[in-house]
Amino acid sequence: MMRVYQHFLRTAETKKAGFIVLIDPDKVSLKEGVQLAVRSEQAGADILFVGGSLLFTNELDALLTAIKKEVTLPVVLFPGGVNQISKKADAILFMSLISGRSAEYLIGEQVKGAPLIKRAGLEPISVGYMLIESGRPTTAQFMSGTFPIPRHKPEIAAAHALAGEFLGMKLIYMDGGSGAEQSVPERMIGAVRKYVSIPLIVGGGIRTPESAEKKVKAGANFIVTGTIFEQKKDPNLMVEMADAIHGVLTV
Ligand code: 1GP
Repeated sequence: MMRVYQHFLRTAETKKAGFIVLIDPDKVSLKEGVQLAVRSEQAGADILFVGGSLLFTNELDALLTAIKKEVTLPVVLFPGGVNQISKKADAILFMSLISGRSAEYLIGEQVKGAPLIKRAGLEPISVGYMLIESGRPTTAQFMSGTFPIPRHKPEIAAAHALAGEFLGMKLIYMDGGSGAEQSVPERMIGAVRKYVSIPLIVGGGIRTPESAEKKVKAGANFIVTGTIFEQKKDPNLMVEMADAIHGVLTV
C-alpha cells in the first residue's frame, strides 16, 4: 500500500533532499523521453514525473511503457488534467490547486479522475499544489485561470500549505510553473517549511545546481527540474544537480 509515497518519505528521510526529473510528453519525442529517463537514473535522480499542462501527443502510454522498460525509478504522473491518466505509471499526483479559487481545479477534475484512477489501479498521492508568481504568466496559470501567490507574500503561501496539511494532503508542491522566469523565493520556502511537517516539493525555473541547493537549504525536500534538461543534454549538469540536491556539493 502507498508504495510510491513510502519511497517519497524514505527519500526525504535518508537523503538531504530528493531529485525529481519532469518529462513533458509534449516537449520530447518518445526516444528523447526514454533517453532522458535513462540519463536521470544514471545521474542519481530519485523519481520521474511525467506530465504537462496540455497533452498534444497520443503517445503517453507508449512513452510510459518504454520508460518503465529501461529504468527502475518510480514513474509518477504529474497531470495537467483528467486526460493524463494512464495505468502504465506507478502512481499519480492527485493534486488540488489550493492556491487558486477555481472549483474545477480544486475538486472538479478530481471527481472526474477518481473513478478512472481506481479502475487503472494507480496509487493516488494527495498533493496540495500551489502556483507561485514567477515573472511572465505560465501555462499552468493561464490554463487554470487562477492567480498565483504573490512572490513577496510568504505568509500567504504558509497559510495555504498549512491548510493543505490540515486537509490531509500528503505532499505540498510549490511551483513557479514550467520554464518559469524566476524560481520560488527561498524566503517563501522557509516560511512554508516553518509551518508544515509534510514533505515539500519545489519546482519551476530551477536551472543550476546552486539554485537547487539554495532551495534545499531553505527547506525543500524535493526539487523538480524539467525544462533545463530538455534544453541542455549535458550529462554533467544532471550529475551536478543531483549531487547538489543530495548534499554532496557544498555551494
Ligand atoms: C514545472 O516544476 C516543474 O511544473 C518544472 O519546472 O520545467 O521550469 O524545470 P521547469
